[in-house]
Amino acid sequence: MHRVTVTLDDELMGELDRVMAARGYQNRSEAIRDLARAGLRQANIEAGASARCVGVLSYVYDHAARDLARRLTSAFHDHHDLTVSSMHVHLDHDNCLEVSVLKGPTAEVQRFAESVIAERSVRHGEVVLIPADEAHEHGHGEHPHHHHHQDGETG
Ligand code: NI
Repeated sequence: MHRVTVTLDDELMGELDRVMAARGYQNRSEAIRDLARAGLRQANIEAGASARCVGVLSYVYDHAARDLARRLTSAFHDHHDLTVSSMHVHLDHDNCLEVSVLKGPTAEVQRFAESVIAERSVRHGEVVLIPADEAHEHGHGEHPHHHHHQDGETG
């Protein structure tokens, strides 16, 4: 435990006391700890949204559904900067399975993946987001390895 001294103006102190009373806190330290945790969670979410990720998007669609294949193709061209690779499998007479590997800012990858999943006649849509730290933003084979990996990872 650490003891910190924080200076609050009357207005903020008053608001804090009101929140404490409304939520039934008996103890100021307890209330401030919980509010700090909530603030940190929010800050982590915001930091995560600009962090980079690799996304694996998979979905099934009926290639005969009116206009859908064309719309999907143009959506992927519009987001070519986020698309690393796509695999297309003709599942059966009507259905196609597509698996796309995406890469970029987490919020953009998520927004694009969700827009594909939300298309009418797209079924079994799922996206898995894998955090990618900047240490991995390098081209293998272009230069000797002078980058840093996390402990325990190999190149
Ligand atoms: Ni197909």
